[in-house]
Amino acid sequence: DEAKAPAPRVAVVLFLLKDKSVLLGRRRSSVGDSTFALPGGHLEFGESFEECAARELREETGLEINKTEFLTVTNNVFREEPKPCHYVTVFLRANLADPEQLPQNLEPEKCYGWDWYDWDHLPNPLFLPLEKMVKTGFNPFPDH
Ligand code: 8DG
Ligand code: MG
Ligand code: MG
Repeated sequence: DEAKAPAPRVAVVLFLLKDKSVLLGRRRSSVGDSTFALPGGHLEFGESFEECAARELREETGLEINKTEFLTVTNNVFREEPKPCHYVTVFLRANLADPEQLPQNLEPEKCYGWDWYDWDHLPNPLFLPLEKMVKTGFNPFPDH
């Protein structure tokens, strides 16, 4: 019922780049359960996209970033989920502030764990918004 549907929300997600790899976590969520997704979450009142990405990454993994840049935005409607929802998803990229720092699974109720995946060998299944981008040939690396 469209009349009772919640309003679209803004999400900010991050391609954290390390060599040829990106950081992905397998979701524990009613939306996209068990799929591999980027770190990120909901934009809070007054935040910049860059602040939101840094905060969500810190909350979810403990990692710190630098050189954060805007990449693109996509429109994602999850009609068939138990709780239908609609996200305008802002994609940024960044590098690790300290390349030696390891991701921690700080929200284990929301994620099965974080790991680095080579861009040419991404895991399956990807979270649908990410899957759609990969299928169109999108590449988050600055030097591709
Ligand atoms: P928060 O309470 O910490 O703000 O939110 P969260 O628990 O971290 O939310 P999330 O599900 O991780 O992210 C919010 C929404 O962002 C998610 O339900 C759908 C949208 N989203 C995409 N693509 C991606 C993605 O690759 N990763 C994440 N984490 N969210 C994504 O459209
Ligand atoms: Mg979060
Ligand atoms: Mg999240």
